[in-house]
Amino acid sequence: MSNLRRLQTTTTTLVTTTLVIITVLAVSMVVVSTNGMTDKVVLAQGTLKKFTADLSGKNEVPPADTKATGTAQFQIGADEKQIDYELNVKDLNNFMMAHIHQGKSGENGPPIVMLSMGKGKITSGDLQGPLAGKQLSDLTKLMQDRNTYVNVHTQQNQNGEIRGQISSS
Ligand SMILES: [Cu+2]
Repeated sequence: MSNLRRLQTTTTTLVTTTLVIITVLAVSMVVVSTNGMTDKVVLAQGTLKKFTADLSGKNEVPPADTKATGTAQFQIGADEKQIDYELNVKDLNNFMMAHIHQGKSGENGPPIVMLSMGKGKITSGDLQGPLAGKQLSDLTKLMQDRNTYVNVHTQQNQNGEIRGQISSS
């Protein structure tokens, strides 16, 4: 092989290698940005929007002996300025009041939002206790962390008759 021919072969190999590297880099960048977008869409649709709680006496700490049950549903507004909710109960007597409390499953914690029966809405002005003066996003963060529960108080079970941990749905 002549020196000129050798030089040409080396140059061709270098150009080919560079092109392969550029192509691999370009493909990786597309994959990375696609994954980033997918994560954001999942967060917006799955994690932030809706939360539910199934309420029963056995979830109370200690458990309450009752036939009453209930459900609570929460819909987070897109700008996190308002939460629409609906609280419904069955076989519940002598209703006193209902709250969202801060606390993990199996633990008792302070009330942070007063709830009413049926449909209602929560704004930052409704936050109380350790969340007083904070933003709704602080509440939804606690909800996402499974650190809130719905508690319904009655005359006969003043610490709470039915309770359910709030989780994303
Ligand atoms: Cu309460």
